Order: sequence, then structure tokens, then C-alpha cells
Amino acid sequence: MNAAFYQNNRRKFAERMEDGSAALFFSGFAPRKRADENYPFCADRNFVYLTGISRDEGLILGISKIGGTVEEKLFILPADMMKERWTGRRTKADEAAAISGVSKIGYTADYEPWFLNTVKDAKVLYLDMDETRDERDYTEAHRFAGVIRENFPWLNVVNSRPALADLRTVKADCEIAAMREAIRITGDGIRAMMTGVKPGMKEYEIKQLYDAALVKNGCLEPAFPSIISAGDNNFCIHYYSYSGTAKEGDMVLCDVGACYDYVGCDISRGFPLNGKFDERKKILYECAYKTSAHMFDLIKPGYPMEEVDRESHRFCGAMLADLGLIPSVAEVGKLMWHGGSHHVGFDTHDIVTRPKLVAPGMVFCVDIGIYCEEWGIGFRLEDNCLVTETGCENLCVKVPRTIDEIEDLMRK
Ligand SMILES: [Mn+2]
Repeated sequence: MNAAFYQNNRRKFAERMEDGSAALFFSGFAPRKRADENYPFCADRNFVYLTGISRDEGLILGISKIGGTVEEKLFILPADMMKERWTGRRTKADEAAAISGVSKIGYTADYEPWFLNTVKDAKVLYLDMDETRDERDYTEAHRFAGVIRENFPWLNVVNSRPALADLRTVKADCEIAAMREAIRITGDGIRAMMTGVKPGMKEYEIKQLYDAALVKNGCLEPAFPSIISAGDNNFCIHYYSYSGTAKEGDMVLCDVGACYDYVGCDISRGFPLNGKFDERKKILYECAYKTSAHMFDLIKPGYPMEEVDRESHRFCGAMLADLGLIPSVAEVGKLMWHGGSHHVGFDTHDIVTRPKLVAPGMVFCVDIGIYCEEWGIGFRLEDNCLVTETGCENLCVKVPRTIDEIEDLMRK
């Protein structure tokens, strides 16, 4: 991603700002873990989406629109030899300008006078607040909103998050290119598991195969915590303990995604530990595969977003009912436990404005999960779907997904 992408994102946000307003975005701070140790820092994704800077805590982006003139200023931390010796290099002013394309760089110590001077002519202040958070997880923006309401009563605090969600709904070409690379890397990891897995392996050893493939590709941190399980542990949808043992006859499930240039992906595959689909695994896998193929046939601009879920459940449910596994399609929830789609991008469950109709440039997953406890088989087939001008593209088509592709790969 280059500076033009971030400049463009800021320009589009500023277009939506009211005249006589200011907006603040905070990179945030890592929460405390224990004693003097913090959790790894993860910069606020909207801050990254607007600046491209993700390494430094405590940075502030200010945008003002007064008398029709838009001004941007990025406040960074000053160089500090002693602190940098312990915690690493801080992004310097010339680097911050080059990455973000913001020409005015200041230091956080100068931020207060800038803010006071800016808001004296403003009536609206935009702050980026995740309204799904409770008080325990409040960010700087939430706390700052409280300060403003108390001390600047003439300023109307408006949440900028819906505008950012709007912008993030349709992806830029460079985001799609980054996602293709994230998917390529994830594919390497999934192939490593398919070819390296053996009966008796612990789930954490299977995960190690995946992690090693990512690290080899320079991806030190996946887009989200990997879900890797075998056998009955596949019936826990968000399984993170990796403590079970994969046994002969088990289905292995992975729901994983690498990250490249801040853009992630989200891919799930299920495969038999011994590399051969037996009759029952084949039956269920075919239901999921045919449903996925059916959805990729249907999705095109103008297709209703909620139908991605509904139609996949209806279509798959009809097959499962024909097999006698459920009494009727109406009871598909007994075997399909979760929804079939969410948008993917800077966040795995991406912050977007969920559209009524799908449109070109949107990327969301098509996720078909079947959980048949009676047969001891649970897995999901999840791919990322890019809506094009005329239809859609399965971005994950090269990650082994048909029975033949999986069996061929695992035979080698
Ligand atoms: Mn997903």
C-alpha cells in the first residue's frame, strides 16, 4: 500500500465532514497484561486505514474542515534515545510523512494547542468510537468524548465510525492485491498441514506446520487467532486450545488467515487426517462443496447480501434433508451452526456498512459449515468472494478445495 491509498482514504472521509468540524483518530495503546508486561500493540485499524502507520503507540491524526478548507496534521512521538533503546525505533517525521502522505507532522506535545485553536471555530468533533464496546474496553476516543462533553459543551460529538465503515465496504485495487497475497501465503500454510499431518499428532503440532509456512513468507502474525482442530474438537466453532490429539479417521479442520500489508483473509478447510475421504465424509463434503459452488454461481452485483446466508442454508439444507440427516430444510440449524458470510479486509470480521445488495469491489466470505455430531464429522469450507462487475471471483480457488485436489495432494 502506498501513500496515495491513505491520502485517498482521508480525502474521502473529509468529503463527508461537515463544514466547521474537526476529527481525531488515535493509534491507541497496548493494554496491560500483567506486572510490567503489555499485550502486543495493535494500532487502531481505522487509524491505520487513514495513515498507514501501525508501529507507534500514542499517535494522533487531526483533520479539520473550517470555512471549506481541509487541513491534516499527524502528531507523532519525538525521538527519545533512551526509550528507543528499550522499546525500538519510533517512526520519525520524514518517515511518517512518506508513509501517510500527511505533509504537516507535529509532536504529540504540540497537539493540545493545535486542538484548542482548531475547535474554537468548530461546532462538530468527530471521534471514532466502537459502540459495541462496554466501559471496560473503552478506547482513548471514548474517554476523550467524555472530556469534550464536560469541557467543550458547544462541540457536538459525532461518531466517525459509520463513515469509515462506509469507505471500507468497497475495496481499492491495492487492497485486493494485498488480499491475494495473504491468500497465497495462507494456501502455503494449509498445504503444509495437509501434507505434513500424521495420526497421533497433537493439534499444536499441526498448527506448527501452518505457522512455519507463514513465517517463511514473512508473515509473523496471522490476521486472527488460528482455529485448528481434529475430531470432536471440530464441534467447538472458535477452538483455540490446540491440546487434542488427531486420530486415524478424524476430520481435521482449519479456519485460518494470513495478513499482508494490513489486509487479511479468512479461509477454512476440512480434510481427513489419513488423506482419504470415507463414504460419510464424502457425502457431507459434497454437500458443502456443491453449496459453495452454487453460491459462487449466484453472487453478482445486485444480489441481496442476506441471501448469501439464507440461500446457502436453504440449498445445503435441502440436500441434508434428502439424505435423511434432518427431517426438513426448516431444521437445517441442527447441522449448520453459523452464518455463511461476513466481509473481510483490514479486520477479519470487517468493519463495513453491511449492504442490502452486493456491489463490485466488496469482499466477503462464503462459509459453509456442517456439523454432524451423530457421524462425528464437523468441518467448514470457507472462501473469500470478490464481487466483480459481472459476477464474482473465488479468490481462494487455488487453495485445495475439491475432494480430488485434497486427496491428490495428501497422497504425495
Ligand atoms: Mn470467517
